[in-house]
Amino acid sequence: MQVDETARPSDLKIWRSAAVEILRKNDRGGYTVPTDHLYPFQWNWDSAFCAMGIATFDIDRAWAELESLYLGQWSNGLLPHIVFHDVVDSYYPGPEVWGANHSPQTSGISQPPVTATSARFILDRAKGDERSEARAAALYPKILALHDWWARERDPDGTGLVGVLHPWESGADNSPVWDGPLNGTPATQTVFNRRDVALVDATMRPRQWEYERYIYLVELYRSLGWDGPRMWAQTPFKVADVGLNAILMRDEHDLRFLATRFGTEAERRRLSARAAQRQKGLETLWDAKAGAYYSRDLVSGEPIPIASHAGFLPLWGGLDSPDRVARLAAELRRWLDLCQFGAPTMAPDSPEFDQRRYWRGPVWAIVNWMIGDGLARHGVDDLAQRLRDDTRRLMEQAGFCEYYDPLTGEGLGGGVFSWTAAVGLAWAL
Ligand code: 9YW
Repeated sequence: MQVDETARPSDLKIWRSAAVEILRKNDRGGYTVPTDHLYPFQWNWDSAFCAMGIATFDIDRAWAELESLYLGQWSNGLLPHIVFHDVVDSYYPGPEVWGANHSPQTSGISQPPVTATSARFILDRAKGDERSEARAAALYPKILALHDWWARERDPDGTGLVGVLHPWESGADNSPVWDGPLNGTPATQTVFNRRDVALVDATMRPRQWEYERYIYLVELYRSLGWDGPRMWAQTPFKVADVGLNAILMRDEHDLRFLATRFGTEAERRRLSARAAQRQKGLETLWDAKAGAYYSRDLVSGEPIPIASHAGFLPLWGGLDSPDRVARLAAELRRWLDLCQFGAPTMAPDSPEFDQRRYWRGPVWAIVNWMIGDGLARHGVDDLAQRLRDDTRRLMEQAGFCEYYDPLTGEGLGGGVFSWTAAVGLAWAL
């Protein structure tokens, strides 16, 4: 173990050891499960965050995390949101419901792309070590293929904005932002047995109404043979999620950095052209009157005027407008004034706010890291510090939970959670 513990107060040392312990316990031999039982497989963006946490104490194991995730990559570049390395029956929907043709078995949709950001983070900490250079070089074309997939399959008209075809693809499963688009999505006729509500209090999880539509979409895409163009043409659920687009922008920025080391001139040019296009695309989601970024329903073509945490993620993606940074910071300050612990996923005074229900109010450590890092990059240091302090206080008081109540600080969802521990190690502690 290569932990640098110098100059850290002893209570933080204890917290760091607890976080390392969680990542070790959730290690299934080369890949990390988000938490035992509730999520017993490898999740895409969880692993990218875990790898950054692991890199603070074991560089080799951090690379292994990304490499095992990429074992799930499809030949068309898609990096699935779940890789089912092992057979475990405590999760629904399992591989048989997805019916995807890949070994190891996988789901058929993706998740917010963070692997270039993660690879850059690990490389940075590896400080020029040759093995790390070789492992990053081997991963680079795979990450590039993933970004080409996003551009080709999720933005076929070249607008600069990609669309998600499932709420799970956004990573923020039951955000109120999807309520409208899900209203236009039929419910499945299949009777199914959710496992999540047997493990976690149902008031903290998505409602049955949402699950019926989640499963409808999986069944529709399976019936289309997971064929990207047919899915794009036939889906009732297609949203340009501001959160995913901002995360994609950041990942592409970090991929451009990797390309300067491992790529060709043509690839660097392609990525630079795409970066400009993404900036423009994101600008079309800005509502100047509201001073907010809103996602857009790509079926109706209309903006979805509901502000969630995702509207602050362009700070992580990179903004070139000081005015927008100032307006986002002012709004976030208002949200933080309304709660004990930020950042909530919905404004506490919004009608949709639900302090315990998953992506409809609770605080998530990874979200805090992304917004906090974005604020710091844009020079809003006091707010960045507030988010970091809140994250640390939550971890110290409630442990490394899946998410937290912004009004009370209570830990919610799955306990001993990997990416929360990883954020502790890589950012907050
Ligand atoms: C599910 C693993 C995943 C995260 C998602 C989060 C949740 C899985 O857990 O989804 O079945 O509900 O919404 O972002 O990757 O931690």
